[in-house]
Amino acid sequence: MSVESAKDVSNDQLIRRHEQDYQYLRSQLHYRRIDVDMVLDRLSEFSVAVPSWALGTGGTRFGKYPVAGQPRNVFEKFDDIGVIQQLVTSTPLVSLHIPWDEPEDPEVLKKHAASLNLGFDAVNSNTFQDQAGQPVSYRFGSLCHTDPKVRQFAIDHVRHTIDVGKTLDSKAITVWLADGSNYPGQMHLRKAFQRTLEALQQIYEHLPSDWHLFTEHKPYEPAFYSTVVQDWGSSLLLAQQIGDRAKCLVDLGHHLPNTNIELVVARLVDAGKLGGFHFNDSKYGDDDLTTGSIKPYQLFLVFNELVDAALDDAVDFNPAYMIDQSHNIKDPIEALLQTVEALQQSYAKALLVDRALLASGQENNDVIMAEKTLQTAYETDVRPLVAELRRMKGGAIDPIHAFRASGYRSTVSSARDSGEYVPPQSL
Ligand code: PSV
Ligand code: MN
Repeated sequence: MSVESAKDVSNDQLIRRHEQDYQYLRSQLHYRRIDVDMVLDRLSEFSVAVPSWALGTGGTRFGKYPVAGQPRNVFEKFDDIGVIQQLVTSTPLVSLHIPWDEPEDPEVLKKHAASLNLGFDAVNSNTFQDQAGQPVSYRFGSLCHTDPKVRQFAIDHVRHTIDVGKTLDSKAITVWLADGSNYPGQMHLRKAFQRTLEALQQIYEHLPSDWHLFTEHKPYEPAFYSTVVQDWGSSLLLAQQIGDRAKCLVDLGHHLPNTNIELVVARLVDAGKLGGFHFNDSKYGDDDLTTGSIKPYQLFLVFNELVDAALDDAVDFNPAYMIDQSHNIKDPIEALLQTVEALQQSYAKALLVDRALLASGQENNDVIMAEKTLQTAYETDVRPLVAELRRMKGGAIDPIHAFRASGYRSTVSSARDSGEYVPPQSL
């Protein structure tokens, strides 16, 4: 059955129960003086980009268990993202990794994307891997490298990524650097940062005037002693020195355990430098787990800051929302459906916060009242509200139910790869 028909069948099966749940929630929210239509309007504007690298099965250095029928090329990745967009209605854009998903002919890919009602978000450069036949190596870094030839090669690659993005109508580039060192003494910490800044300044000169450049920080991995852009402070220093259109990208998994990420968000908003997000979740490090699966309250608190900033007229605010996950065990399409539902729910809950009550609790140092205001919003079961949002926009009341009913995975399994276990060659 086509995904479209499966969605209709699934919605028909679920509609009565959904109507009851939604009307009950609506009356509860009405009682709390919440303008449900306003919440739905804002939710319907929410958009999060799907990364081109999340559709295949990820792996660890211990091996890979590919899902059957995973996409074999960028066109099939777009097909899968088209399915996601049909069901969840909040993912009209794709974030491409270059060269992993570099199209031979961008015009052909653009047409394919348009036929699926998809467009392009930030492009991502890759200076963390040597490509086959590459004349220089990133073994000891890319933009921070001691050898100017390696730096120039990396600069040229990032500029090329911008050029590819231009042909696709992207408006931003995300630069994540693996550069760092594994042992004390290996790298001159200040010089490496300076070289990185200078290289990014050269890249910025190549940036079209309507583009943004995002710098993405990460504390460790693959470098295990020092990373050049290891935290939001380093990222902010870079963005501030590079120029107005340089901003910081926050990947939720790129923080040491217990970091207060919502505070990082607030600081970057204040500095006018919050450029974008990579959503995922983690228990220990850069685990790339499904958004909201481990720390849903933290996700809500992040969205609370985002909504607070969006409602503040004094703040110039338009961050790009992207997913960055690697699905080792789950069916990637189902994991992404789950992810978008989690994001829609978190955003909806943040929109339910009684901002006047919260402000009064804060101004009067009424700790209990302020905290309870957030908890009341967080504890609201908004699933019927986001289901209604999807239904109204032509999507699925229950995306995973509809996806399974379509049999899409088994259809593509016969057309694409078999999904056999891939062992590591060495650890
Ligand atoms: C690095 O861990 C990262 O978060 C960067 O965003 C990369 O572009 C992405 O993952 C894919 O490797
Ligand atoms: Mn990331």
